[in-house]
Amino acid sequence: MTTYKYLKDKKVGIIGCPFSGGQPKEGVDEGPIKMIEFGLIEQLEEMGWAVEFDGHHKFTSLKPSEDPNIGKAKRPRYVSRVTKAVAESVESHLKKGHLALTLGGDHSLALGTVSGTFAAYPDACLVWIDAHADINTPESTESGNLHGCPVSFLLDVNDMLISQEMTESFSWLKPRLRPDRIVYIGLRDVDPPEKEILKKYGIKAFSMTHVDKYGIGKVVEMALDAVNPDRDRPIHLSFDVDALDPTVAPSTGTPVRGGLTFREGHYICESINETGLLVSVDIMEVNPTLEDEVSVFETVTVGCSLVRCCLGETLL
Ligand SMILES: [Mn+2]
Repeated sequence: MTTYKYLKDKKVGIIGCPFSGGQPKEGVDEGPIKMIEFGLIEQLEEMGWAVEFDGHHKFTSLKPSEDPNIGKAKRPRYVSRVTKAVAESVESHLKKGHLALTLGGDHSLALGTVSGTFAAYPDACLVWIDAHADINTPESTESGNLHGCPVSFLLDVNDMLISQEMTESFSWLKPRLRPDRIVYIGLRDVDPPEKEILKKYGIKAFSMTHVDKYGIGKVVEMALDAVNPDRDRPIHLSFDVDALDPTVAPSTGTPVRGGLTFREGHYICESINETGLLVSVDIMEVNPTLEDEVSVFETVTVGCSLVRCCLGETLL
């Protein structure tokens, strides 16, 4: 049984985020709704967690009537308003001593979840599980989709190239993430400008090549050694289901072959739970509208089982 260093009691606040504005495909806003429909709350209660869930966020009221691109970036004001609300939800759960569980929705939501976590726990570290680095700047992004950009906004560095206009649109956001407090696992589709950013700031990243070479057990250990060497900092785990191989989680917006196996994905969650340091979890980019019924079922259920492993489910 895991003892949770930073939680007051075994209580989890679920933040349902039906939001798709950080990318072009409809349907990713259905992800959290389906995960709840599939019985996630009951599953966590059976595991002994008290669950606080006040229904999904209603973001459509936050949609601005006009939201022209800033540079290439699409829907910047909408993303900003939504992620501000998410940041406040996450922070309030954490300040009550609960674990915060955010269900997405597209990965631009991490602008909110990570901001909320670092507001409550400035000393936290971030473990980012993804096929992509999501560290494009609004200038370097080719697609203009902000779900590929959140990490560049969050980094606490003084020379990130983010325009004045964009900074003003996100005036609520304080970049608090030091480059030595984020680590990636699962990368395999990283844009050239993103590679430069990772190098420039010395950000630790374990690609699928590292997983092949060392095995997932060693990779998780090395990842935690990098951002949490004494195993005393709160951990935020941001898990994009596209880190998993498309055979495991097919119903997601930007699948990339050669990903984590079912067990590798779950192992990451199990071993982060074992640290007892987890305070905040995101499960992102579950899109139950892209594939056939079987693929959707597989993807939604894998989202739920990742959550359960994060919250302490074990095989024995
Ligand atoms: Mn992502």
